Amino acid sequence: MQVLVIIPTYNEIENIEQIISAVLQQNEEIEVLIVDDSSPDGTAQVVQELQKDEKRVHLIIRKEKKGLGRAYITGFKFALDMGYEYIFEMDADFSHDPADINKLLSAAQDCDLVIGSRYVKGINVINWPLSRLILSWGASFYVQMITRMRVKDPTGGFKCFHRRVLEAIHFDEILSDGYSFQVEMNYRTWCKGFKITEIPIIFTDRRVGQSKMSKRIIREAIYMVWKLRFMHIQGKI
Ligand SMILES: Nc1nc2c(ncn2[C@@H]2O[C@H](COP(=O)(O)OP(=O)(O)OP(=O)(O)O)[C@@H](O)[C@H]2O)c(=O)[nH]1
Ligand SMILES: [Mg+2]
Repeated sequence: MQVLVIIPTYNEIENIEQIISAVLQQNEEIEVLIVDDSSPDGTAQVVQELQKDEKRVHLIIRKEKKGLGRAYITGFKFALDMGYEYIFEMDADFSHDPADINKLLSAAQDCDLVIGSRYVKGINVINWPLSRLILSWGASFYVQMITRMRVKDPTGGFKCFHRRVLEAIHFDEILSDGYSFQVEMNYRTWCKGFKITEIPIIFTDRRVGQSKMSKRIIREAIYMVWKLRFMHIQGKI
């Protein structure tokens, strides 16, 4: 069993060392891929130092900041080329608890995509301002209404794909870059008839470092959901 945890980073120098070691500790078979967009704070240089003693750490540096979605696609291509079987998405900021990795991995044994879900059993979010919670929960509701996809946390970013899903998705056709990237990946997975399981996780707001949330990303998400729905009706997805 080969497992790759992909962590996109932009200015995560305060988190990077700790998150990598916490992830690697979970399971000997886990490897990590950091996809860094040339963070000005030197995140990638810290990773390069760690690589000297740890063979399970991989790094791809992209020249410019091109968004989360593109960073993940770069990571997915690496994962497929290198033959990993289980491919995780995870944030660097400890919003996702590395201790949940094995839980997601065991759920992945009998489905195609596991989503670590904040909303599968009530609301499991710690330290978020109410406005952010309403935005996220509202977005989940909005996505479910428009797409009819039965996923309670469609925007979450802690998940595990079996490689067969990524092999079936044409990365060049992916439209989204920001938040809606998560929705689009789930929707494409769902439309192809893959089995999706959600398991409850507790999501904690970032402890340190800067948020990359922006109005542009939210606007993209609002119209993208409609676009995806229409593309499905037209048989394009
Ligand atoms: N490579 C790359 N990584 C990114 C980019 N934008 C965000 N990230 C990383 O993606 C992950 C999620 O981004 P966050 O900034 O935590 O987004 P968020 O969780 O919605 O917002 P906050 O936690 O409030 O900051 C983090 O590991 C970021 O460093 C980007 O443009 N390129
Ligand atoms: Mg975050």
